[in-house]
Amino acid sequence: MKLVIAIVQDEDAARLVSSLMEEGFGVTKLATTGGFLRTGNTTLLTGVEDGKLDQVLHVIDRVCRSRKQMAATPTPMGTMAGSAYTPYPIEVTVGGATVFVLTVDQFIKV
Ligand code: 2BA
Repeated sequence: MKLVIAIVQDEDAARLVSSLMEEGFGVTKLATTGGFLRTGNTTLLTGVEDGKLDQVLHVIDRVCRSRKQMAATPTPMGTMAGSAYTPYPIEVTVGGATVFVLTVDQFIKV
């Protein structure tokens, strides 16, 4: 069994949950925050039999879009408050999805 951890944009989350559930997969949705943009995103957990992993990945690929977003450059570590460092805007491409696939040791429901 595998655990699929998919970090997706909020805009894609509802449709992805519906699509996965329509195809018979269980989903848990977590509200998360990206470390770089410091804005909300969504993390979905799906436990799946090995033989159905590709089907889950296919649904994620079909639903999730990449989008461009503006961000301020992060302040470098060690910059003192009141220093002359000025963040400037940069464009980043976010998504479609960041996906981790983990092998599950045990799956227990009591
Ligand atoms: P954030 O950390 O908010 O990153 C949003 C987007 O900003 C990233 O999109 C990437 O295009 C850009 N970005 C991130 N770090 C950067 C940096 N140091 N310099 C320049 N641009 C940078 P995605 O790669 O599609 O990532 C979307 C979200 O997935 C991330 O949101 C984060 O929540 C998660 N993520 C991505 N890679 C991860 C990893 N290796 N481990 C855990 N979470 C990850």
